[in-house]
Amino acid sequence: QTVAIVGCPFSGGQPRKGVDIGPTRLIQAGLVERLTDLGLKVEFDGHLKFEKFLAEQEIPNGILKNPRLVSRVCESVAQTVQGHMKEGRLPVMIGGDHSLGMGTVFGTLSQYPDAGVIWVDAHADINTASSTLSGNIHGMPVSFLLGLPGNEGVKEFGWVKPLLKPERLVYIGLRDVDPAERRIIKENGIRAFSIHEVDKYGIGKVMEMALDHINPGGNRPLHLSFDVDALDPTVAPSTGTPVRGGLTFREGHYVCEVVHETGLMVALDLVEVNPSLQDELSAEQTIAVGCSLVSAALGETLL
Ligand code: DIR
Ligand code: MN
Ligand code: MN
Ligand code: MN
Repeated sequence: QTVAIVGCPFSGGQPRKGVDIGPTRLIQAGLVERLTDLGLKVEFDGHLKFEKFLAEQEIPNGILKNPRLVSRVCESVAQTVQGHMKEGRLPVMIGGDHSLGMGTVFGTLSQYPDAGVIWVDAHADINTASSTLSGNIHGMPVSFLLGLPGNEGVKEFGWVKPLLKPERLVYIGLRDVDPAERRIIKENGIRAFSIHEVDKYGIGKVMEMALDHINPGGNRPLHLSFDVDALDPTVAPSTGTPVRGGLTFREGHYVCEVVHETGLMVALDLVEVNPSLQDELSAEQTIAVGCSLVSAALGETLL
């Protein structure tokens, strides 16, 4: 198995600087060596370069921040991801903010139309252009992938065809969901396991139910999109929008381990590591957890 690291130094989906150095720090922390030690072939020839998109003039569109920039970056990430898949490589996208998930999931579904998506996050990232209160596009990628009403006026994202079906998506770890997002989740019948369900059933049962929902036959490709803020802030403090009451260190790793065990994972995202937030010790802690989650998803075991 060949893994391709897709480093995405990008912060345009949200306002806090520093999340764009996440990928550099994850690599510096030895991610490539750690994956190589698992017996994987790891391809990494530098992070993606977004300078040409950053140099372009932004075209304002209502409340949305950097719509054109985010769109261009995600479009190029989608192509990169699908390109790796076509060559038989497993793309591991390290971000960067979670707007990038629009690109990676689009790339995955372009290659594997029946893939299931596991979105691990404190947030649902499903606001539309008409429901968003922040205008931050990292809170919106899922709505574009689903082709939800409310995004019609956003011509920049015209390339994002609605490849994702609501029944192929499952959330784990939610605990900060806007009222409009709750309505969207309900109306579309999207299966969501908040921290409440993790408390109630335990992460083992939650993963069983989650996989059963998106992958009843046990044969669909899986895309794991892991926002590090799904973890409790005591575990992953250096992230842009921390929310207390999150997944424990083990629960986060368990999710990754179970997805690996299916043997069906075709793409992985690890996003929202922002080393410039909190102190250096917190940054190092968050980076270490990020490396460790990726390794778990790629087969690192405890025994
Ligand atoms: C909020 C927060 N729902 C928004 N979302 C975040 O801005 O749309 N997503 N932080 O990662
Ligand atoms: Mn997110
Ligand atoms: Mn989040
Ligand atoms: Mn294995």
